[in-house]
Amino acid sequence: MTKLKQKKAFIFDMDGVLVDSAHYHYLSWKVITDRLGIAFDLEANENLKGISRTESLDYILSLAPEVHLSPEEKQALLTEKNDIYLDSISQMDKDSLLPGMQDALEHLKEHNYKLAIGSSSKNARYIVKNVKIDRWIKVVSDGTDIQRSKPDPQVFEIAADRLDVAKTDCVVVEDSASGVTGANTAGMLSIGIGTEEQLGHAHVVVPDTQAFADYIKQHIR
Ligand code: B16
Ligand code: MG
Repeated sequence: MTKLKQKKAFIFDMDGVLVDSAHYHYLSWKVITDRLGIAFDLEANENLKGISRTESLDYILSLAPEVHLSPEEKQALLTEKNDIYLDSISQMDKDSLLPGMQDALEHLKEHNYKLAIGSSSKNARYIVKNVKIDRWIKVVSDGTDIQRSKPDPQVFEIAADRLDVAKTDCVVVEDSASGVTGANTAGMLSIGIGTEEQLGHAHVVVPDTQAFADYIKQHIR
């Protein structure tokens, strides 16, 4: 795709694109939902991808209108969920990068693309450091920078600003429907990693991270 070669920067979502933390988010929420007796499965978890922690809890509670919690109880659950999550990602290291992603990042750097993270997570910087991709990615726009989470384009717009690149010169790599919508709204080229069914609105869809790396190497030489 010639369009890809004309771009100047790549903005990577974190959870589910660079590392498999989307699954840890799910397992952490599952501890909470099981205790509250709320039916929550991988399909429901799809709706949490790309949205903030607080919005995730609101969504989960919307599945069980019979459960009523005070603001203090909700805050305690948010803290508990994050503690479980932090514990599960504390062991991450450079081997935790998803298949092909190290290759893809090196390839893009060799071809002089600017690289950034655009993640809704407030823990993104911690992961960047743990998996040692701060060698290649110096610019992070994450949950600590934004007022509106995906599908709002804000997180990607901040990344483009910090990279000093026009929005239309950016490619966004995402695994969530909300993230693809945000990228499209920002006027960026979106690459979805996942299924056509979930990410059919992306400009390009590849099934997994290895296929993404192969795609990049094939189209950028
Ligand atoms: P935290 P991403 C998002 O990260 C996750 O997809 C989403 O499931 C999570 O609720 C959100 O980060 C907030 O994460 O609780 O760590 O602040 O996919 O935008 O990188
Ligand atoms: Mg994600």
